[in-house]
Amino acid sequence: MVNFQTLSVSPRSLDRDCTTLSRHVLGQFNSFSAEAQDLSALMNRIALAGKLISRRLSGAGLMEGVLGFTGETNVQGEHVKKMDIFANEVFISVFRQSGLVCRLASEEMEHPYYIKENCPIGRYTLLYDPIDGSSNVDINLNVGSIFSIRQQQGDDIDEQARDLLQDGHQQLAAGYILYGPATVLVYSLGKGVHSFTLDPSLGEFILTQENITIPSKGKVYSTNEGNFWQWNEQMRDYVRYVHLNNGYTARYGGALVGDFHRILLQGGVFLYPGTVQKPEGKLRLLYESAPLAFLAEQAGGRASDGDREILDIIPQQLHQRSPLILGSSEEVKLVESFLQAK
Ligand code: AHM
Ligand code: MG
Repeated sequence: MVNFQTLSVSPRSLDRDCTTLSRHVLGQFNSFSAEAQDLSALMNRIALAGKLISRRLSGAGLMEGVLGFTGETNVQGEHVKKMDIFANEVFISVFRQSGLVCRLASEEMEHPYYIKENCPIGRYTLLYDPIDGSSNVDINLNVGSIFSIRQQQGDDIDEQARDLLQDGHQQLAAGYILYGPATVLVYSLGKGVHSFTLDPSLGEFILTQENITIPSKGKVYSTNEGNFWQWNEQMRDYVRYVHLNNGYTARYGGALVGDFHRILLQGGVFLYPGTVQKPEGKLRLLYESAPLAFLAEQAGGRASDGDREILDIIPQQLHQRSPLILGSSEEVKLVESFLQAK
């Protein structure tokens, strides 16, 4: 017989001590310095964007004009979904009149978007992928938003944003919002990785896991094996190895944020290597790979392109791609040992 008492929701510490995102950010600095207040305000705006996107996604099937393609292609030559455009504009609108961010750079825009009125005071740039994994949108599967915050350096008067072409260690903060059964925000300011869950009744992200660490090993490998014959022999050898060794299991959702979230919590490795046709892989360095690499390293994991640490790579252009091997430190090392074999 079912014991309903044991099924009832336990009060947990959540009811006694609701740590909101902005309180947590301030707590990370242990001060009310200008930087602490800026980052708290920045994270609050990102959280607001996440709430607006989450609300739109949860009602998507019930509204006209939310799902499907726009008929346009973006700077990457990919077909654009209506949700991509909506989410891109949500990020712009929450940062307008914020005084916080001078530039926004995203997967959906060829050039950064300047909020001129913010520029004299807002010395930050937000880099983001508004909807990552957008092929999942129309079938009601998980998607995410990825973000990275950098300090603007120099005057950038010719709007070239050359100062963004720096390594991933320059990120002040990075994270993602996962739109799954619950909406979860994971972030790091370079002081550990922390996870918050959106409480829809409060409209607040509430701290649910602090100082997350990636297990150093994990049984999950997450990659699109449809590309098997597009990979080089070393990558194929790695996949043959996991096929032959008991204990590995494949999990691939076609949406990086969800695939990485599993690995962050349970260990394993995510791989999007280069292919014969696209040796640079698919994922974009500045607003996909580098933010997740920042989180992985903060959680004790690793991120590599096979030869170099992702965070060490200095991009040549804003929308540069890079192969990505991401997750548990031992598993990333194992993949590298295959990729670097002669
Ligand atoms: P997107 O930002 O245009 O959605 O592309 C990125 C997505 C990632 O979320 C995911 O890991 C990958 O593309 C899946 O690509 P594929 O369909 O080639 O496996
Ligand atoms: Mg993406």
